Amino acid sequence: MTIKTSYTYKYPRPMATADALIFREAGKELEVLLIKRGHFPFKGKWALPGGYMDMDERLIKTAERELFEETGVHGIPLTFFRMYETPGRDPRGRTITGIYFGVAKPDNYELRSRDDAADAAWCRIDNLPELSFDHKLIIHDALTWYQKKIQNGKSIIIGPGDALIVVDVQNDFCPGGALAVSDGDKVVSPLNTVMSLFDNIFMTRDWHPHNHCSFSTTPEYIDGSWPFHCVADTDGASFHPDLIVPKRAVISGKAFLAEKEEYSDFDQTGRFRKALLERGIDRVFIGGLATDYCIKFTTLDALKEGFCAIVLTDAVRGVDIPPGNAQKAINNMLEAGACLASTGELIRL
Ligand code: VGL
Ligand code: ZN
Repeated sequence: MTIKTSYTYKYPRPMATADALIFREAGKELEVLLIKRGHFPFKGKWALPGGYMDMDERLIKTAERELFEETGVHGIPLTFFRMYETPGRDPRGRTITGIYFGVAKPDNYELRSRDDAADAAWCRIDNLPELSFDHKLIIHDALTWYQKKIQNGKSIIIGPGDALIVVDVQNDFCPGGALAVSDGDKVVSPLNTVMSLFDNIFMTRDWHPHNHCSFSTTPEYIDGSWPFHCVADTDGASFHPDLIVPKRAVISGKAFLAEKEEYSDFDQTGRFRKALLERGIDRVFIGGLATDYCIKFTTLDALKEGFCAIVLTDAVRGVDIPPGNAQKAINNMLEAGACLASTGELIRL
Protein backbone atom coordinates (compact mmCIF):
# COMPACT_ATOMS: atom_id res chain seq x y z
CA MET A 1 0.00 0.00 0.00
CA THR A 2 1.29 3.46 -0.82
CA ILE A 3 -0.10 6.39 1.07
CA LYS A 4 0.53 9.67 -0.70
CA THR A 5 1.00 12.58 1.59
CA SER A 6 3.28 15.58 1.88
CA TYR A 7 4.02 14.90 5.59
CA THR A 8 3.61 18.63 6.21
CA TYR A 9 0.30 19.98 7.33
CA LYS A 10 -0.97 23.51 7.60
CA TYR A 11 -1.64 22.85 11.28
CA PRO A 12 -0.42 20.20 13.73
CA ARG A 13 -2.06 16.75 13.71
CA PRO A 14 -2.19 14.19 16.50
CA MET A 15 0.20 11.24 16.36
CA ALA A 16 -0.39 7.58 17.18
CA THR A 17 1.70 5.17 19.21
CA ALA A 18 1.17 1.73 20.73
CA ASP A 19 2.56 0.27 23.94
CA ALA A 20 2.80 -3.35 25.07
CA LEU A 21 1.85 -4.13 28.63
CA ILE A 22 3.19 -7.57 29.48
CA PHE A 23 2.49 -9.13 32.84
CA ARG A 24 4.19 -12.16 34.26
CA GLU A 25 3.32 -14.11 37.36
CA ALA A 26 6.50 -14.78 39.35
CA GLY A 27 5.34 -16.95 42.22
CA LYS A 28 3.01 -14.71 44.20
CA GLU A 29 4.46 -11.57 42.68
CA LEU A 30 3.10 -9.90 39.60
CA GLU A 31 5.66 -8.26 37.36
CA VAL A 32 5.47 -5.96 34.35
CA LEU A 33 7.96 -5.68 31.48
CA LEU A 34 9.63 -2.24 31.29
CA ILE A 35 12.35 -0.63 29.22
CA LYS A 36 14.76 2.13 30.10
CA ARG A 37 14.39 4.90 27.52
CA GLY A 38 17.44 5.62 25.40
CA HIS A 39 16.24 8.94 23.94
CA PHE A 40 14.33 12.17 24.58
CA PRO A 41 11.82 12.49 26.18
CA PHE A 42 12.32 10.86 29.59
CA LYS A 43 15.78 9.59 28.60
CA GLY A 44 17.06 7.23 31.31
CA LYS A 45 13.57 6.76 32.80
CA TRP A 46 11.55 3.55 32.63
CA ALA A 47 8.50 3.06 30.39
CA LEU A 48 6.34 0.44 28.71
CA PRO A 49 7.88 -0.86 25.48
CA GLY A 50 6.24 1.00 22.59
CA GLY A 51 6.57 3.52 19.80
CA TYR A 52 5.13 5.16 16.71
CA MET A 53 2.82 3.40 14.29
CA ASP A 54 4.15 2.93 10.75
CA MET A 55 2.04 4.38 7.94
CA ASP A 56 0.67 1.05 6.69
CA GLU A 57 0.75 -0.94 9.94
CA ARG A 58 -2.11 -2.21 12.09
CA LEU A 59 -1.79 -0.69 15.56
CA ILE A 60 -1.60 -4.12 17.24
CA LYS A 61 1.39 -4.91 15.00
CA THR A 62 3.07 -1.70 16.20
CA ALA A 63 2.79 -2.99 19.76
CA GLU A 64 4.11 -6.43 18.72
CA ARG A 65 6.96 -4.92 16.71
CA GLU A 66 8.07 -2.40 19.36
CA LEU A 67 7.91 -5.09 22.04
CA PHE A 68 10.27 -7.25 20.00
CA GLU A 69 12.59 -4.40 18.96
CA GLU A 70 13.00 -3.04 22.48
CA THR A 71 12.99 -6.23 24.58
CA GLY A 72 13.52 -9.21 22.25
CA VAL A 73 10.23 -10.69 23.52
CA HIS A 74 7.89 -12.17 20.90
CA GLY A 75 5.23 -14.84 20.50
CA ILE A 76 2.87 -13.42 23.15
CA PRO A 77 -0.70 -12.92 21.91
CA LEU A 78 -1.64 -9.29 22.58
CA THR A 79 -5.17 -8.07 23.31
CA PHE A 80 -6.33 -4.45 23.04
CA PHE A 81 -6.90 -2.87 26.46
CA ARG A 82 -7.75 0.81 25.82
CA MET A 83 -6.57 4.13 24.36
CA TYR A 84 -4.94 6.94 26.34
CA GLU A 85 -5.13 10.42 24.84
CA THR A 86 -5.07 13.07 27.57
CA PRO A 87 -3.62 16.27 26.05
CA GLY A 88 -0.12 16.83 27.37
CA ARG A 89 0.63 13.16 28.08
CA ASP A 90 3.55 13.23 25.60
CA PRO A 91 5.99 16.19 25.48
CA ARG A 92 6.66 15.51 21.77
CA GLY A 93 3.13 16.58 20.92
CA ARG A 94 -0.47 15.43 20.98
CA THR A 95 -0.29 11.66 20.95
CA ILE A 96 -2.90 8.95 21.28
CA THR A 97 -1.59 5.56 22.36
CA GLY A 98 -3.18 2.11 22.16
CA ILE A 99 -2.35 -0.23 25.01
CA TYR A 100 -2.06 -3.93 24.13
CA PHE A 101 -1.88 -6.41 26.95
CA GLY A 102 -0.44 -9.93 27.20
CA VAL A 103 0.78 -12.47 29.72
CA ALA A 104 4.29 -13.94 29.42
CA LYS A 105 5.11 -17.64 29.57
CA PRO A 106 8.49 -18.98 30.73
CA ASP A 107 9.80 -19.13 27.15
CA ASN A 108 9.17 -15.37 26.77
CA TYR A 109 11.23 -14.45 29.84
CA GLU A 110 14.62 -13.87 28.25
CA LEU A 111 15.24 -10.18 27.52
CA ARG A 112 17.49 -8.47 25.02
CA SER A 113 17.21 -4.70 24.94
CA ARG A 114 17.85 -3.10 21.56
CA ASP A 115 16.76 -0.25 19.34
CA ASP A 116 15.44 2.77 21.29
CA ALA A 117 15.77 1.01 24.65
CA ALA A 118 18.86 1.24 26.86
CA ASP A 119 17.72 -1.61 29.07
CA ALA A 120 14.79 -3.98 29.63
CA ALA A 121 13.67 -5.62 32.86
CA TRP A 122 10.84 -7.39 34.67
CA CYS A 123 9.73 -5.07 37.49
CA ARG A 124 7.61 -5.94 40.48
CA ILE A 125 4.28 -4.20 40.25
CA ASP A 126 4.41 -3.18 43.93
CA ASN A 127 7.86 -1.62 43.51
CA LEU A 128 7.85 0.27 40.21
CA PRO A 129 10.59 2.76 39.31
CA GLU A 130 9.70 6.32 38.28
CA LEU A 131 7.83 6.04 35.00
CA SER A 132 7.61 8.10 31.79
CA PHE A 133 4.50 9.65 30.23
CA ASP A 134 1.27 8.47 31.93
CA HIS A 135 2.55 4.90 32.13
CA LYS A 136 2.10 4.71 35.89
CA LEU A 137 -1.62 5.40 35.48
CA ILE A 138 -1.84 2.94 32.57
CA ILE A 139 -0.22 0.12 34.56
CA HIS A 140 -2.46 0.89 37.50
CA ASP A 141 -5.63 0.81 35.37
CA ALA A 142 -4.57 -2.38 33.62
CA LEU A 143 -3.67 -4.05 36.89
CA THR A 144 -7.11 -3.39 38.39
CA TRP A 145 -8.74 -4.76 35.26
CA TYR A 146 -6.37 -7.76 35.07
CA GLN A 147 -7.09 -8.76 38.66
CA LYS A 148 -10.84 -8.52 38.08
CA LYS A 149 -11.06 -10.18 34.67
CA ILE A 150 -8.21 -12.59 34.18
CA GLN A 151 -8.78 -15.90 35.85
CA ASN A 152 -7.86 -19.53 35.26
CA GLY A 153 -5.15 -18.59 32.78
CA LYS A 154 -7.66 -17.23 30.29
CA SER A 155 -5.88 -14.06 29.22
CA ILE A 156 -6.57 -13.86 25.49
CA ILE A 157 -9.76 -11.86 25.17
CA ILE A 158 -11.70 -12.41 21.98
CA GLY A 159 -13.58 -9.47 20.47
CA PRO A 160 -15.09 -8.17 17.23
CA GLY A 161 -11.67 -7.65 15.60
CA ASP A 162 -10.85 -11.35 15.81
CA ALA A 163 -11.51 -14.14 13.31
CA LEU A 164 -11.38 -17.89 13.71
CA ILE A 165 -10.11 -19.74 10.65
CA VAL A 166 -11.09 -23.41 10.65
CA VAL A 167 -8.88 -25.11 8.09
CA ASP A 168 -9.81 -28.29 6.24
CA VAL A 169 -11.49 -30.31 9.01
CA GLN A 170 -12.65 -32.82 6.40
CA ASN A 171 -13.25 -36.56 6.49
CA ASP A 172 -10.31 -37.38 4.23
CA PHE A 173 -7.87 -35.80 6.71
CA CYS A 174 -9.36 -37.67 9.69
CA PRO A 175 -8.81 -41.31 10.75
CA GLY A 176 -10.30 -43.62 8.10
CA GLY A 177 -9.96 -40.96 5.39
CA ALA A 178 -7.89 -41.04 2.21
CA LEU A 179 -5.11 -38.79 3.58
CA ALA A 180 -5.63 -39.40 7.27
CA VAL A 181 -3.68 -37.23 9.68
CA SER A 182 -3.14 -39.11 12.93
CA ASP A 183 -5.61 -37.87 15.55
CA GLY A 184 -6.96 -35.45 12.94
CA ASP A 185 -10.45 -35.79 14.46
CA LYS A 186 -9.13 -34.55 17.83
CA VAL A 187 -9.22 -30.95 16.54
CA VAL A 188 -13.03 -31.03 16.32
CA SER A 189 -13.85 -30.72 20.00
CA PRO A 190 -11.55 -27.75 20.87
CA LEU A 191 -12.67 -25.94 17.71
CA ASN A 192 -16.36 -26.52 18.51
CA THR A 193 -15.74 -25.13 21.99
CA VAL A 194 -14.17 -21.83 20.89
CA MET A 195 -16.50 -21.11 17.96
CA SER A 196 -19.06 -19.43 20.23
CA LEU A 197 -16.41 -16.81 21.20
CA PHE A 198 -16.02 -15.54 17.63
CA ASP A 199 -18.29 -13.22 15.64
CA ASN A 200 -16.20 -13.93 12.54
CA ILE A 201 -15.65 -17.53 11.48
CA PHE A 202 -14.12 -18.67 8.21
CA MET A 203 -14.13 -22.37 7.33
CA THR A 204 -12.14 -23.73 4.42
CA ARG A 205 -12.25 -26.99 2.51
CA ASP A 206 -9.70 -28.62 0.27
CA TRP A 207 -11.90 -28.91 -2.83
CA HIS A 208 -10.08 -30.74 -5.61
CA PRO A 209 -11.16 -31.82 -9.11
CA HIS A 210 -10.77 -35.59 -9.73
CA ASN A 211 -7.63 -34.89 -11.81
CA HIS A 212 -5.83 -32.56 -9.37
CA CYS A 213 -2.08 -32.15 -9.97
CA SER A 214 -1.18 -33.30 -6.43
CA PHE A 215 -2.78 -36.74 -6.89
CA SER A 216 -0.49 -39.71 -7.38
CA THR A 217 -1.16 -43.46 -7.65
CA THR A 218 2.14 -43.98 -5.80
CA PRO A 219 1.89 -41.16 -3.22
CA GLU A 220 4.90 -40.25 -1.10
CA TYR A 221 2.77 -38.31 1.40
CA ILE A 222 4.86 -35.17 0.99
CA ASP A 223 4.25 -31.89 -0.81
CA GLY A 224 3.13 -32.53 -4.39
CA SER A 225 2.54 -36.27 -3.98
CA TRP A 226 -0.72 -37.16 -2.27
CA PRO A 227 -3.25 -39.94 -2.61
CA PHE A 228 -6.61 -38.97 -4.18
CA HIS A 229 -8.34 -36.87 -1.50
CA CYS A 230 -10.99 -34.23 -0.93
CA VAL A 231 -12.56 -34.49 -4.36
CA ALA A 232 -15.27 -31.82 -4.53
CA ASP A 233 -18.76 -32.95 -3.49
CA THR A 234 -17.65 -36.36 -2.21
CA ASP A 235 -17.95 -37.74 1.33
CA GLY A 236 -14.20 -37.42 1.79
CA ALA A 237 -14.40 -33.68 1.16
CA SER A 238 -17.26 -33.15 3.65
CA PHE A 239 -16.63 -31.60 7.02
CA HIS A 240 -16.14 -34.06 9.88
CA PRO A 241 -19.69 -34.99 10.97
CA ASP A 242 -19.15 -33.67 14.53
CA LEU A 243 -17.78 -30.29 13.44
CA ILE A 244 -20.20 -27.47 14.19
CA VAL A 245 -20.86 -25.32 11.13
CA PRO A 246 -22.43 -22.12 12.47
CA LYS A 247 -24.80 -20.12 10.24
CA ARG A 248 -22.51 -17.07 10.37
CA ALA A 249 -19.47 -19.06 9.14
CA VAL A 250 -18.14 -18.17 5.71
CA ILE A 251 -17.25 -21.40 3.87
CA SER A 252 -14.79 -21.46 1.01
CA GLY A 253 -13.08 -24.04 -1.16
CA LYS A 254 -9.50 -24.02 -2.35
CA ALA A 255 -7.21 -25.84 -4.77
CA PHE A 256 -10.19 -26.41 -7.07
CA LEU A 257 -8.19 -25.97 -10.30
CA ALA A 258 -6.58 -29.15 -11.68
CA GLU A 259 -3.21 -27.53 -12.38
CA LYS A 260 -2.89 -25.54 -9.17
CA GLU A 261 -2.04 -26.56 -5.57
CA GLU A 262 -3.22 -24.18 -2.85
CA TYR A 263 -2.32 -24.69 0.80
CA SER A 264 -3.43 -21.24 1.92
CA ASP A 265 -6.75 -19.47 2.18
CA PHE A 266 -4.99 -16.29 1.07
CA ASP A 267 -5.14 -16.76 -2.72
CA GLN A 268 -3.85 -14.45 -5.47
CA THR A 269 -7.22 -12.77 -5.92
CA GLY A 270 -6.84 -11.23 -2.45
CA ARG A 271 -10.47 -12.11 -1.69
CA PHE A 272 -9.77 -13.54 1.73
CA ARG A 273 -7.55 -10.65 2.78
CA LYS A 274 -10.24 -8.22 1.64
CA ALA A 275 -12.97 -10.07 3.54
CA LEU A 276 -10.90 -9.82 6.73
CA LEU A 277 -10.09 -6.13 6.25
CA GLU A 278 -13.72 -5.27 5.47
CA ARG A 279 -14.67 -6.70 8.85
CA GLY A 280 -11.93 -4.74 10.64
CA ILE A 281 -10.09 -7.89 11.68
CA ASP A 282 -6.53 -7.59 12.97
CA ARG A 283 -6.03 -11.02 14.61
CA VAL A 284 -6.67 -14.43 13.10
CA PHE A 285 -6.83 -17.58 15.24
CA ILE A 286 -6.02 -20.66 13.19
CA GLY A 287 -6.92 -24.28 13.81
CA GLY A 288 -7.57 -27.45 11.80
CA LEU A 289 -5.52 -29.61 9.42
CA ALA A 290 -2.75 -30.05 8.61
CA THR A 291 -0.08 -28.27 10.70
CA ASP A 292 2.70 -28.78 8.16
CA TYR A 293 0.69 -27.76 5.07
CA CYS A 294 -2.50 -25.71 5.10
CA ILE A 295 -2.07 -24.42 8.66
CA LYS A 296 1.52 -23.41 7.99
CA PHE A 297 0.89 -21.60 4.71
CA THR A 298 -2.28 -19.90 5.93
CA THR A 299 -0.39 -18.63 9.00
CA LEU A 300 2.62 -17.39 7.01
CA ASP A 301 0.34 -15.59 4.54
CA ALA A 302 -1.71 -14.00 7.34
CA LEU A 303 1.52 -12.59 8.80
CA LYS A 304 2.68 -11.38 5.37
CA GLU A 305 -0.65 -9.57 4.96
CA GLY A 306 -0.08 -7.71 8.24
CA PHE A 307 -2.40 -9.63 10.57
CA CYS A 308 -1.52 -11.08 13.96
CA ALA A 309 -1.65 -14.87 13.63
CA ILE A 310 -2.29 -17.13 16.60
CA VAL A 311 -2.03 -20.89 16.02
CA LEU A 312 -4.26 -22.93 18.35
CA THR A 313 -1.85 -25.67 19.36
CA ASP A 314 -4.42 -28.11 20.75
CA ALA A 315 -6.62 -27.66 17.67
CA VAL A 316 -4.09 -28.56 14.97
CA ARG A 317 -2.51 -31.86 13.86
CA GLY A 318 0.12 -32.54 11.22
CA VAL A 319 0.77 -35.07 8.45
CA ASP A 320 4.23 -35.26 10.07
CA ILE A 321 6.03 -37.18 7.33
CA PRO A 322 8.91 -37.51 7.91
CA PRO A 323 8.43 -37.40 11.70
CA GLY A 324 9.33 -33.97 13.04
CA ASN A 325 7.86 -32.18 10.01
CA ALA A 326 4.96 -30.77 12.04
CA GLN A 327 7.31 -29.37 14.70
CA LYS A 328 9.48 -27.90 11.97
CA ALA A 329 6.41 -26.13 10.60
CA ILE A 330 5.61 -24.74 14.07
CA ASN A 331 9.18 -23.40 14.29
CA ASN A 332 8.85 -21.78 10.83
CA MET A 333 5.63 -20.08 11.93
CA LEU A 334 7.18 -18.81 15.18
CA GLU A 335 10.18 -17.40 13.32
CA ALA A 336 7.82 -15.56 11.00
CA GLY A 337 6.12 -13.91 13.98
CA ALA A 338 3.21 -16.22 14.82
CA CYS A 339 1.96 -16.70 18.37
CA LEU A 340 0.95 -20.03 19.87
CA ALA A 341 -1.96 -20.46 22.24
CA SER A 342 -4.15 -23.22 23.56
CA THR A 343 -7.93 -22.90 23.10
CA GLY A 344 -8.22 -22.96 26.92
CA GLU A 345 -6.57 -19.53 27.10
CA LEU A 346 -9.33 -17.86 25.07
CA ILE A 347 -12.21 -16.02 26.71
CA ARG A 348 -14.92 -13.56 25.74
CA LEU A 349 -15.81 -11.02 28.44
C1 VGL B 1 -3.58 -30.47 2.80
C2 VGL B 1 -2.20 -32.07 1.94
C3 VGL B 1 -2.87 -32.03 0.73
C4 VGL B 1 -3.97 -29.63 4.00
C5 VGL B 1 -4.26 -30.41 1.61
O1 VGL B 1 -5.15 -29.25 4.09
O2 VGL B 1 -3.12 -29.37 4.86
N1 VGL B 1 -2.55 -31.30 2.95
N2 VGL B 1 -3.89 -31.20 0.58
ZN1 ZN C 1 -5.17 -31.36 -1.03
